[in-house]
Amino acid sequence: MTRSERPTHDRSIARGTCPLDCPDTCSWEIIVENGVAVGIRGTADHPFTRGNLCAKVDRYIEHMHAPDRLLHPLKRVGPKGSGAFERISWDEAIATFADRLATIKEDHGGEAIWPYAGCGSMGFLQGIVGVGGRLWNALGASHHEPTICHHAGSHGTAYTMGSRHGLDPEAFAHARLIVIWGANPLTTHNHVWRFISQAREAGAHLVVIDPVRSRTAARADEHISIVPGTDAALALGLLNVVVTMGAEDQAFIAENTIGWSAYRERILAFPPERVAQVTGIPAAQIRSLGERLARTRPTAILTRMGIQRHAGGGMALRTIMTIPGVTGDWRHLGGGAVYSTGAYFGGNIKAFLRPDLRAKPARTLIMTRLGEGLLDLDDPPVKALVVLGANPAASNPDQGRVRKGLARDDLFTVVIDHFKTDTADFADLVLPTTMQPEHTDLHNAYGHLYLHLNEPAVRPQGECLPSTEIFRRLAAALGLTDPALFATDEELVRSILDSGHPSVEGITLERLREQGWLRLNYPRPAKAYPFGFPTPSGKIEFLSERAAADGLDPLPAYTPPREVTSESTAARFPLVLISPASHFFLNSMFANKPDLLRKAGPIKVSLHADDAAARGIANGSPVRVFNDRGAFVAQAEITDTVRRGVAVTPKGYWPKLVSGGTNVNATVEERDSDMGHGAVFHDNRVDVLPINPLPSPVAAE
Ligand SMILES: Nc1nc2c(c(=O)[nH]1)N[C@H]1C(S)=C(S)[C@@H](COP(=O)(O)OP(=O)(O)OC[C@H]3O[C@@H](n4cnc5c(=O)[nH]c(N)nc54)[C@H](O)[C@@H]3O)O[C@H]1N2
Ligand SMILES: Nc1nc2c(c(=O)[nH]1)N[C@H]1C(S)=C(S)[C@@H](COP(=O)(O)OP(=O)(O)OC[C@H]3O[C@@H](n4cnc5c(=O)[nH]c(N)nc54)[C@H](O)[C@@H]3O)O[C@H]1N2
Ligand SMILES: [Mo]
Repeated sequence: MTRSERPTHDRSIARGTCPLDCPDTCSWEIIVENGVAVGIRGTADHPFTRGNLCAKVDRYIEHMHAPDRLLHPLKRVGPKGSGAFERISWDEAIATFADRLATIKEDHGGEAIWPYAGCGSMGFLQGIVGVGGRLWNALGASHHEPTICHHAGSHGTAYTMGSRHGLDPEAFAHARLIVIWGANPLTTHNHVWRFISQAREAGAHLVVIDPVRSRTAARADEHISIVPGTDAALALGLLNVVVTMGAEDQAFIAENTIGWSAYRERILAFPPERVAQVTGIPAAQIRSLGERLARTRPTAILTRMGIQRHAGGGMALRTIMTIPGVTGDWRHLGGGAVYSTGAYFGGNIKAFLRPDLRAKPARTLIMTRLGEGLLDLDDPPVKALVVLGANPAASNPDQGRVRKGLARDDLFTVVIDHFKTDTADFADLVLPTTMQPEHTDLHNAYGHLYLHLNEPAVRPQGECLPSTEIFRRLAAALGLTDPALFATDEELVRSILDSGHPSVEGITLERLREQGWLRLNYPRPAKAYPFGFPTPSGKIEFLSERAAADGLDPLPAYTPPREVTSESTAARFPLVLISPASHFFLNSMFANKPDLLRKAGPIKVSLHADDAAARGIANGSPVRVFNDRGAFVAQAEITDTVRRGVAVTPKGYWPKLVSGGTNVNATVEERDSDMGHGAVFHDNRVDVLPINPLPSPVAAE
């Protein structure tokens, strides 16, 4: 029977939300026939999604029905890392889970439990914000600080602006000058492009600042190629040009900022010639962009997470965020800067997570210090690791140490996921959880101002359970009785919405159900910082006493990257390696999906022709990329899109699915950036050498 002949008893369309870690948080529609999801599309009337999904999520239905999806609980039967498992029942899985946690708590205290949640789902209920949160509080587990993505930049932004509100991305349509600074939206969050295109149609000029001529940079009016990690120096240099021209907005500064005279002195210490030496950008190009910035209102700056994976990443965002305060761009619709819009939503996180269930304070464990956490921590050592929505064996720095930690025989590890990842191979128990069209969740976005409800469109595959249900069953097996631990998904959603915050006034579960999404209570597009600047002074803080109290420079500054600028490291490892987003994966998600993996091809490392020639590397040839921490195998790509001295490779490959069994994170150091314990994925030096070099013509004779 062909598809068209098949009788369709029942066809319906269910609205839901893309749960992935991306600023765009799309509204989607799942087409369901006879109870089976058969299609997916972006919601046409959603003001940000506008009917389009990305190259990855377009295939989400295949992802749901993938033959390698986990459908039953598993227990490990081989050595850790071997991937040998046996199917067990949910009753056995939950009983083992509860037993081991209870014993560990009794022997070592609740802090020996590390609830390790990652960015697989950004949902409040099933994802990084709060999954299992109430139970972890009741058990007195260690706190988990999810530092892997945006923390350095978020802290930096907050010193200047008080929060991460930022410019409403829809307002980009009104800008006359747009600076995309260390972001690659055509790959990483393409829906903002529409608003940028509208501005360009009306004559706006688009500049992209990136060490790589990314997909986005290739489409700009101007690409400024910068030495990685030196963006704060460029920001100060651009402001130097503005101030030298007398183009700062003195009235705005007087009314809305503090610390200008001291900051002005700092800015004057960064003339374009000095900045050119630091950033590798010609002084004339710095001056020309500075003059354009001085002349053009409104100017909108789009910056994201790629820029802040350095020793000075927090300071870079803190400094860039001062620019619209100097130019007065915040006055104008379409003027300002955005890193994240996450703070517009004022949900009741306390009511949702219930920190009051905790009997006593507990330590905080840092997500990007997993190697250290598993191998070096004492008092108590980590005895239970519960990984949910994360794949640290692929995505964390210092892959070698992370794997060594995961391999500890005395560590009890549970992985709750959709697939048997590299991390799952080390687990004692692997628990299959539902995908987004199979469960309920609430989603705030970090790249627009809409709130989304996601409700199940279809029944779960196999024996998959929502993570919320796994934690309810676990609480029962642990003999706990507090009703808060057994709240239904609907009750959990209501607890978040019931905050009394003006952003959600009138936004109820019922209203969200009708449409799937609602705009938070702000005008469209929103004027940034509608409630004033939430800094201690209530103003934009050029001078931050809070930063000084935290041991940082009281003024925005340039904090150099560490390995990038280290001469001794450069002598041994001459290439700076950055590892931005792959067009076809979402972090490590989809990197096991055959069609997307085929499109992405093997791991590539892109090199400037001079750097390749100096090493005898031919285009397309296999190479080893290495430093003292580790190595991975890649295929060389010789290109003019990267700066001399910079190498680029995409993040996200599964170690076990690539030649050599490691990815870029085998070379990345486990060390904190300047603020918020951010990771330093791009503050990394390596060398690259051919594998099995072909005999030279002389040797061949
Ligand atoms: N297709 C796809 N989309 C994604 C993701 C994915 O893996 N794949 N990941 C998602 C996640 S988790 C996040 S956090 C966001 C990230 O979103 P983005 O920040 O837009 O993405 P990245 O690719 O990490 O970095 C953007 C650009 O920063 C450049 N860059 C690196 N170092 C520097 C620097 O020092 N200075 C400057 N000026 N530029 C620099 C990189 O070359 C890259 O082109 O994307 C999300 N969207
Ligand atoms: N070298 C390098 N490394 C990087 C980066 C970089 O730029 N360079 N970027 C970093 C960034 S920005 C990020 S955000 C991190 C991401 O790192 P992680 O937070 O570890 O995210 P992923 O590796 O994508 O793993 C997410 C897992 O969650 C699972 N998952 C998806 N949805 C759900 C769900 O609803 N429930 C459960 N239980 N599981 C689910 C997926 O199947 C997947 O296995 O990677 C970081 N790693
Ligand atoms: Mo991220």
